[in-house]
Amino acid sequence: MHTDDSILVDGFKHIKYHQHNFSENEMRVNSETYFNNISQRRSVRNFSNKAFSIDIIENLIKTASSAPSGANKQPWTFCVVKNAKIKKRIREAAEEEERKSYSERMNDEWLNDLKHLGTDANKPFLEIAPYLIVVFKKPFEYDKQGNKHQNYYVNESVGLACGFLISAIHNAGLVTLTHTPSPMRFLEKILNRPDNERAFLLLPVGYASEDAYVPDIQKKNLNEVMKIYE
Ligand code: IYR
Repeated sequence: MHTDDSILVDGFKHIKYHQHNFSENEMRVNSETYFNNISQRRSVRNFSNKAFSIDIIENLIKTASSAPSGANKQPWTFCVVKNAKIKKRIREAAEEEERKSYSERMNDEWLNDLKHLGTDANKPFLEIAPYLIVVFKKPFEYDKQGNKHQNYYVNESVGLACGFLISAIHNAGLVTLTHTPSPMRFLEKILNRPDNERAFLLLPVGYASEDAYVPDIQKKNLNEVMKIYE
């Protein structure tokens, strides 16, 4: 059984896609408006502890989880940490790894490349931000019988979902930064994740503190990043 708005392709139901009918000028305005909004996004490291309702976080994660993924497997889990004790454990473990990274693991060129950003091994935002979203990738899945099944383009898929998430956070009027303590295995242990999940990215989410500063950095010009083949 199918209605006028659906067809069968190899026995699978496909539903009619409804294209938005914007004029070229509306598309120009829409694309410019979106750029003007998203280009205001900054990675913010100074957070306020001001609380907000978790239903906003739920909307952000629904947005992230709407991203495209290999074979639509959606190979991700978003863990939301609100609990102060767990945030403290994450901060302590992250700072321990970061101290090793800054003092031993990162070479001189890397340390030099980071200097203008003003980062160091201290990560107070991991306790101050009202929520931490810890994103896990799932290289494979278990079914109900415990059999393993593969996922596809897992890093690309989870990276895309994180991009959606970061833009949704900004659009909501909140701030974040992409924190990647390395190695990140401690997050799997603290959050008690199953053995098919690997920590991918940690995003503190909240309001910027009133005295937040960000480095004065610029994005590349369009002609440096875009090449047109006519
Ligand atoms: N993960 C470390 C170091 C760091 C690395 C890069 I590449 C950055 O763009 C920023 C920081 C940290 O979070 O401090």
